[in-house]
Amino acid sequence: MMDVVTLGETMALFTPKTNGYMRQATQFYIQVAGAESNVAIGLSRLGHNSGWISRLGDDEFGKKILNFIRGENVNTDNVIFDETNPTGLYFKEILTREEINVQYYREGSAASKMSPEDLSEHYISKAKYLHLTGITPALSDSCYKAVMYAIEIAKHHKVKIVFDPNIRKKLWKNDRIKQIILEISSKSDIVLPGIDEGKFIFGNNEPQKIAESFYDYGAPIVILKLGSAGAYCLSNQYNSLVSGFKVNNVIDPVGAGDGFTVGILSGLLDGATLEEAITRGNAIGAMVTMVNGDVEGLPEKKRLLSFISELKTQDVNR
Ligand code: KDG
Repeated sequence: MMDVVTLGETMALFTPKTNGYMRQATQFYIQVAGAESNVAIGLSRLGHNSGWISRLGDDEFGKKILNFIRGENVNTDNVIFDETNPTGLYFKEILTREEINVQYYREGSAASKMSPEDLSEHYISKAKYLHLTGITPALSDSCYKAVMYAIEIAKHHKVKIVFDPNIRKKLWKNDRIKQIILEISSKSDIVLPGIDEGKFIFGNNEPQKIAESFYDYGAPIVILKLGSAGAYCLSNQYNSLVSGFKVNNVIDPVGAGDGFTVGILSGLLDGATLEEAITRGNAIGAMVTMVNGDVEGLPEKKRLLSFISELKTQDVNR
């Protein structure tokens, strides 16, 4: 039995060693990043069993990514090597700490060719949770179909669906973005939108109203991410704001949302209350922002628990 299975693209991530325009860069760090595998890695570091479904190019970056994710003890049995299409690339231009530009080279990538035929019903049916993001259906029509098929399998086998809209406007080639995000939300058990995504979809600025709108679309648990302010939860069992952890020295905010998802899922898998799970989510989101890279800041259990107990009521000053 797997705790969480997720489905999506992972890329080789290049970050210049110096800040400023990337045209000036002469040296880059190479890391591995993709929202869904970030979540699988975060869960594995906390001691849960996670599996990642994808396609990788049969190239050096594809092999690097597989080695890295396997090395994090994530199950990769449903990862396919594609001999025709390459692994996607992703560059993070850091103009200043507050101004980060993301540049993708992933059109026609191996992962963008994912389709329902790539999915194993048996693999997904063994999980307690299926984690999905709005990035995958934005990659291509066949990826959208793969996501919808994964949902069908999950529903059939009573696997709970957790959905993070993760809207990346650069990726959406069609104007069905809002429609598709709401379609998947309506089929999910837990939806984890960011406040800006809520504003974009419903044209409303108020956390409570945004959460209600997602809830009305059929998601029984909505947890709206509010950055360092925490998260607002709307569900039958719990309905409140859970305060976040303020980080005064943010190094790299990318990946914080995935860290948040890791905390929620890990808390629920450990039998925590929704409030406790959200506190974990807030804590991991904060921890991710203190480290360069999308997965490098994801903590192991002992560190997470001491971070929460030491800093629950105070700001993080570093
Ligand atoms: O959530 C962090 C992601 O944005 C990053 O790891 C890369 O998957 C990625 C994407 O599509 O932006």
